[in-house]
Amino acid sequence: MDSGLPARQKGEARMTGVVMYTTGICPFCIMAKRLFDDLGVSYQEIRVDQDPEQREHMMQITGRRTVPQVFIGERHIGGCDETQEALQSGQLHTWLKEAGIHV
Ligand SMILES: N[C@@H](CCC(=O)N[C@@H](CS)C(=O)NCC(=O)O)C(=O)O
Repeated sequence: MDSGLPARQKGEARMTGVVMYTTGICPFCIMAKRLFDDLGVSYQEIRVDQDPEQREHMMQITGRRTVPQVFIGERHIGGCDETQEALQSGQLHTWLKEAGIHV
């Protein structure tokens, strides 16, 4: 999903790189993390199961309650399915490049 929403982490810090909201027990999170691991792209993981405020924040900035929620820079990509679709279409590489992340 490319909502175009301005995404801010808690404290209004500007989001950079790949950021992923996850929980510890979540097959879709594992798949999403593996996708970036396979690309050799590092990411920041925000564990919403360990931080209820971050879960609330994730829901506010994405309008979603499921994990994972993936961001590249300030761009909201969506969940695991949408990230995989973007990889297959080639869009993910474009977004990574636009964020200054070279694969
Ligand atoms: N289609 C979504 C599925 C995500 C999903 O169902 N995640 C589960 C955890 S593995 C979840 O957040 N469940 C909580 C809920 O549905 O409220 C994706 O690809 O990200």
